[in-house]
Amino acid sequence: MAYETIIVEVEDHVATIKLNRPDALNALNSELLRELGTALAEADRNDKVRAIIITGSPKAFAAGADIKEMSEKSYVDMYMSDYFGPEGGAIVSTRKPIIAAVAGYALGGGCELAMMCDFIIAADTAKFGQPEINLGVIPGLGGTQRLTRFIGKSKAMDMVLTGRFMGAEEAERSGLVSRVVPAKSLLEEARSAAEKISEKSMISLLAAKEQVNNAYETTLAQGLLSERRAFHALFNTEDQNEGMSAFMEKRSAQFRDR
Ligand code: CO8
Repeated sequence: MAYETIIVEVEDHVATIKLNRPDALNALNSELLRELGTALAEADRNDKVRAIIITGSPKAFAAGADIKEMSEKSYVDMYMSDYFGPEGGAIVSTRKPIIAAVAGYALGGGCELAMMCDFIIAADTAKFGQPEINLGVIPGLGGTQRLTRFIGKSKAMDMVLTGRFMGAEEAERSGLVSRVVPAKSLLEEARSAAEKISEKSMISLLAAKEQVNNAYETTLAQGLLSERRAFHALFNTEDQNEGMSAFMEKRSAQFRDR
């Protein structure tokens, strides 16, 4: 499918979605988010794809929601269109693993998009921020909610109230990103993680993602029960048998998603 604002490449088992509005530092407009949702749904349906990477350019993952698109809108426009509500929902309903590979600016909606992915690999050039306060608004795609869960109240308040940016090192220290790598090897590192993921059983990948996400939605007791039941259920798969047999036979497992 041809897209205007993103570039999608599928190589081996990995779909890489590159945000592509270079003149606007990949600012997220309605078209880009719609295309991103379509590309993610397509990747979810494509049996060949086993992991997804979302990335931007060396200068910007995404510098936020498109301020030029939003600036003239009224409350009624925003409310009646549920601005970015369905688009955000489409991203988080993706079932396959998604890695955000972030270099340069990940601001406002850009930081929020990265947090909607399953984990973030950051280049040492990455700068995260929720600067909406400087525009007379607040984060609207999860910045007050997900960021607080990632880095805790004090740092989230600091970011959201001052609008300051956080470098890659601080982002890793604070738990926002899983690892920091040199900018020149960002895509290589993300691809290598995606390929490692691709070798696993898709059944256990989907179950693992569901259970980790469940940790944000439920009590500890319910989450532990849900995790244990999912663990039990995987004993009804051929891949569990293959994985454990391969361990005992000292060979690598050949999963078949059954
Ligand atoms: N929207 C639209 N255009 C943008 C954006 C943006 N967020 N960011 C940059 N651009 C454009 C600039 O206007 C400029 O275009 P032009 O050349 O036509 O003037 C081009 O990209 C290059 O930008 P700069 O010249 O500003 O580049 P610099 O290197 O000087 O500065 C910065 C880079 C620091 C990233 C700067 O561009 C900046 O501060 N950008 C805005 C950052 C920001 O405020 N982001 C938050 C936006 S609001 C938001 O994300 C809300 C999310 C929730 C929405 C969902 C609601 C439910």
